[in-house]
Amino acid sequence: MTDLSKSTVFITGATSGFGAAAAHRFAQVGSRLVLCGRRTERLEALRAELHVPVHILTLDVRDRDAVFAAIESLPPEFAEIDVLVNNAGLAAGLGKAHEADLDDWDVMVDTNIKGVMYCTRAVLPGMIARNRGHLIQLGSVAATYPYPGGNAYGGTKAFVAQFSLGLRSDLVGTKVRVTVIEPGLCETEFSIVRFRGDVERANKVYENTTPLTGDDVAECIFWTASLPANININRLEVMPVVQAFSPFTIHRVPST
Ligand code: NDP
Ligand code: 8X3
Repeated sequence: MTDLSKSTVFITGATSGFGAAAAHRFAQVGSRLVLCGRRTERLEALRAELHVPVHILTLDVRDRDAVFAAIESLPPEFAEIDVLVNNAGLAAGLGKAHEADLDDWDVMVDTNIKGVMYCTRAVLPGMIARNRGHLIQLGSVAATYPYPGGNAYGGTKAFVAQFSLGLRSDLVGTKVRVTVIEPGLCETEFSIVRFRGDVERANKVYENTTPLTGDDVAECIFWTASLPANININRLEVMPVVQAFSPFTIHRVPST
């Protein structure tokens, strides 16, 4: 197995959900952590809970210059990133395409696509130079299975999936691994963000069922990173047992 106790793990979106859970999971084996998000107080609280070296970065992954500046100016003990968990992301809204708010589409493209590209591009040259590393990207089942209102969100996650496969093509011959993890229904702050802080509506998404937890997904992230160095999980699709697929929707006009 890959020994992660001496690894430096950079996690975007560590203030909540999968990112925070992944920070705890890697800390269990003693990894050094670089934790990023926009909410500094949450990053500080997380650092206080973890008994490993932690460097926090208040960073908006949509800000290209800030991403490169932050990664170029990491303290030397955190500068050699072994694992990048490209996790920061969101869904904004669940409206039909013809009613969607274009600002919602922009924020999803800027975060889920451009943010992932910026972090990848900033970290990758160092991984190539050291000939070791692992890019772990958070995609979604929405990349593969469409649902009403998932339009642009699913599109951004389809980008993440294809981008990750493209990286695998570019990196063949190096020891750098690339994995896209595609979770299904998972209870985090995801739906609260999607519904602009409407907690009641968010709670209904998970009502009377057993979704995945942040810890479940963190375990998947950790597992892919901990596998022997000759193994690359390309794509890992994970659903709770309670979730499956629907038949195609066929619109029928009632006969008169
Ligand atoms: P949460 O809302 O709980 O966490 C999202 C994290 O992303 C937060 O830490 C947030 O930090 C960070 N983030 C959002 N925008 C930015 C930004 N511009 N710059 C930096 N950080 C940002 O959601 P999840 O943990 O559930 O989601 C994590 C990832 O997993 C996302 O990419 C999501 O699309 C994906 N996913 C989620 C699923 C689910 O059902 N929960 C299923 C499949 C995939 P802050 O606000 O402090 O910046
Ligand atoms: C989050 C899962 O099904 O809400 O990516 O799109 S879903």
